[in-house]
Amino acid sequence: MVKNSSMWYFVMLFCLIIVLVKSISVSSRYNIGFPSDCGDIDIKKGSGVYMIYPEGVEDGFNVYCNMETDNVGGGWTVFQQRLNGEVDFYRGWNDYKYGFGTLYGEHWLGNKNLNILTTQDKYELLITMQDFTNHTGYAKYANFKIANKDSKFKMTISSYTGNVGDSLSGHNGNNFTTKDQDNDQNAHNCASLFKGAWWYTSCHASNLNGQYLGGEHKSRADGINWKAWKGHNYSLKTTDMMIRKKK
Ligand SMILES: [Ca+2]
Repeated sequence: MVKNSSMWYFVMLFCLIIVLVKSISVSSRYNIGFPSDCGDIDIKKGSGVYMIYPEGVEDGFNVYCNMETDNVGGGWTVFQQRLNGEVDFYRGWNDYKYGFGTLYGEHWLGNKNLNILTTQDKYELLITMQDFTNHTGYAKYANFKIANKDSKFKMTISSYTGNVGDSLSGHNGNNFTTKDQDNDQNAHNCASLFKGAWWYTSCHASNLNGQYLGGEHKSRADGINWKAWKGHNYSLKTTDMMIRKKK
């Protein structure tokens, strides 16, 4: 009997220690040492892929951090990159939900992670872009938030500044639509019509997940388009979409 109760004592003690260690490691991740996004990582480490632990994500996930101090100030968590057309962006709901591509190259981080990130704090959005004569431009939005899957990853966006014109504020309050899930306001599916996936209205002033068509194209509005800068018949060379906590 004595032997049994002391064994129980050790088992209980062991379980208690496990629970304590686990809760301490989880809570400390959110507070000390573990970055909640790229803004918590030392800019001097440079651009690259880093593990982040947003609030409520115990295991964390990898993201590409843009730490270019001279250009955009650093500390940006990248969630979309177009570079060369290597990755197919004409994909369905689950691919956009969970992300695809390679973090060092073309990719979409995933709407699920975008929701997690933009829910833990207030975020701003920066989009940089380049055409095939290597002119560059940017669009910045002081407020950017993506809702959860039950709200169809609805985008809330406002307060544009930049030098390429505003082709995204008009999409404020719209759901995400893919070729296999129509959440837009058009009688047809805008993602199917314009070969992308976006927060389409009925349908778009921007289509940065459109096809990589390499500059001027005859087809209508189905490339990587930013209408206010290049119109509906010019597909951009590169784009980067990234977020940072508001200061
Ligand atoms: Ca529709």
